[in-house]
Amino acid sequence: MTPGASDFLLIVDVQNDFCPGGALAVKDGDAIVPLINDLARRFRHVGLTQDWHPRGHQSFASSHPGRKPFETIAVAYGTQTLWPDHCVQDTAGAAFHPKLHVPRAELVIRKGFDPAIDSYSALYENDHTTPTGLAGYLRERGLTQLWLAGIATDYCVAWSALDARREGFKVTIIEDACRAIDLEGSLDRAMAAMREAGVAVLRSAAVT
Ligand code: VGL
Ligand code: ZN
Repeated sequence: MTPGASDFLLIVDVQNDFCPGGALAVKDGDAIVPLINDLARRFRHVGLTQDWHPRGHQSFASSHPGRKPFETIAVAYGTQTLWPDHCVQDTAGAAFHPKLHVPRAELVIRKGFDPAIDSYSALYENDHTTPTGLAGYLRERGLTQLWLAGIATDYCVAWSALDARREGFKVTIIEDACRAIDLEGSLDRAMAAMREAGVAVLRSAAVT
């Protein structure tokens, strides 16, 4: 496929804390950076998301005495997985990977800034009610087809893909330009849910 005027590439959370050496390091998270740089040159419309938590965020295990990372707790909007402190606003861990080069990016969506609500999806916070504004941006600008790459396939990429399908967008994930956390089968579950929802899966070599 060749990206056109209604295609939008969204690069999800390619931040230091999700790359090797980071606070919530995803295996080979940095390996996708050259692929994404290359993809980003092929799309006319490109945006980025940035996980952007205040200190003491509810999703941090450190905010819940006696709890450890990767345990789950019940919160107002359902079950919350607890994470190591990561992507704290204005820290080096929250910065984009230094080799990420996306000069054309027209939009950066920051998410997870409400102290009491996590936000995996780029469209809605995890309460499934508070919008980030991305759906409105895409609609107003006639961007009907969303292409996703980044970290993590099974959390922020998958939740974004599913919300975008619910909002009526055509959605494709660029599989080799994503990396997963894969907690207890979460990657298989996310891939199945995306296929069920009509999310297409493509490899980056198919974008020309
Ligand atoms: C993410 C867990 C916590 C992600 C963000 O980018 O997939 N995962 N915060
Ligand atoms: Zn986060």
